[in-house]
Amino acid sequence: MTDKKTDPKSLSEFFSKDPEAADKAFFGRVSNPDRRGFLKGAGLATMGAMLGSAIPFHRTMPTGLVPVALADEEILVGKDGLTLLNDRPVNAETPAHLLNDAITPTARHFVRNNGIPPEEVDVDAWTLTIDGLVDNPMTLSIKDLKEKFEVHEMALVVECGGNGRAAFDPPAKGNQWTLGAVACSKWTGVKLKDVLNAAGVKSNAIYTAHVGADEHLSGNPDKLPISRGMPIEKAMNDNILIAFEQNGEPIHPLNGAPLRLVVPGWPGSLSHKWLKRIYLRDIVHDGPKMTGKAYRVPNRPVEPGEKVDKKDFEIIERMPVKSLITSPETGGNSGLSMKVNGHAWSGDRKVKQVDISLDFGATWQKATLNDPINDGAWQNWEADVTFPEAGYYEVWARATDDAGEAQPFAINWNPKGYLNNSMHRIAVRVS
Ligand SMILES: Nc1nc2c(c(=O)[nH]1)N[C@H]1C(S)=C(S)[C@@H](COP(=O)(O)O)O[C@H]1N2
Ligand SMILES: [Mo]
Repeated sequence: MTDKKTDPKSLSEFFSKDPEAADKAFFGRVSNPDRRGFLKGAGLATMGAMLGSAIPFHRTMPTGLVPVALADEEILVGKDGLTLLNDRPVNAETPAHLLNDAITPTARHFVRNNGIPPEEVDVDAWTLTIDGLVDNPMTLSIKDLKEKFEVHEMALVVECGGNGRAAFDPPAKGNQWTLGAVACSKWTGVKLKDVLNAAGVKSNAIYTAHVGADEHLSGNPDKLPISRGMPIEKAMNDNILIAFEQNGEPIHPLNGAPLRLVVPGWPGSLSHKWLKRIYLRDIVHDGPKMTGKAYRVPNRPVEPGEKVDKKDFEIIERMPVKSLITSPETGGNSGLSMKVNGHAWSGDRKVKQVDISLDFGATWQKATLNDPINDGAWQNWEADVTFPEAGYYEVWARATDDAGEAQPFAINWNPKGYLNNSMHRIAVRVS
């Protein structure tokens, strides 16, 4: 007797009978039906071309099986060059050198999902409800938002609170983001403060609570994957949008289409995607990922690996000063002179200086730093550097903000792996 579960013949049968079910059982996900149809019709040569090489064992490859290399790509349709860290929920970051544009193209905007995005989104039927502690609870279509409020376009930084977690030692659980859980796309929408003012904020409201249309991983419709909120004073900031466009086009499905919050300067988790409801509360919001140790750090310095009591954690507010070197790509070659450039940002503050070091931090040279194109955008910087002779170098970048806070050499370790703003360094071989 052969075991059905391990017999390759039954695998082939499974795929030929019901490729959807087989795919789900095999990958834990269903492939995009259009893509599957295409792959089914595609000859081996076409599939080989898509994979960039032949498939030596194609004879034993079940018909209808989507190669995992293509499946990854398929999850990230409309994204370009992102590294997939997890496929359920989808989490993908952008390599630093692909973040070189002043405004991040949609295809390069990272993806951080806690649940499963809504599948069929009807833009015309989509509504946003504003309720809780407001005088006039409202339910608005996207058309209503566009007609009733002034529309603004702003470049805004979204950075995940856990960006840089991969460098933590001892390691912190969660997505192992390196550098690329940050982006600055142009968002078009209406100001949250305008909508809240129209709804009339009651005097006892102290906190927002955000609800989206994504599904909890368990499939339980009564559970939200995430619901965070912010103090009312922050919600009234002039640079927070309820956005319906990303870079002049409908928002990418993985970035929250058709409607999302964009809250620059604070953890990305406040920028609620697939936004359905904002309600105001008279307590600090206690939705999923607001309580416990989620998006919280110790309220005092701790040693790496130290156990910290729950009561010593506080909610993360602004994100710390940080910079990225986006050109050249790390590990490249250069002549004796080279142009270096990148971005710098600091939550709720302006960056006042970016410095570059070629000698492991012994001496620094000032980069040319631009103003943000609007409040909440990152700032672009560039520098011409000259190396004294051929050899191995590192270029380090250090941003300092207008409160005098500078990026540290070392990681500020905390149990959940948040807020790593240590300096970015790249390797250069000079010949
Ligand atoms: N509805 C919903 N909104 C969400 C999330 C989510 O899982 N569900 N993830 C949040 C987190 S943790 C981050 S960092 C940002 C990331 O935005 P992006 O995926 O567009 O890059 O979305 C936030 N908004
Ligand atoms: Mo995040």
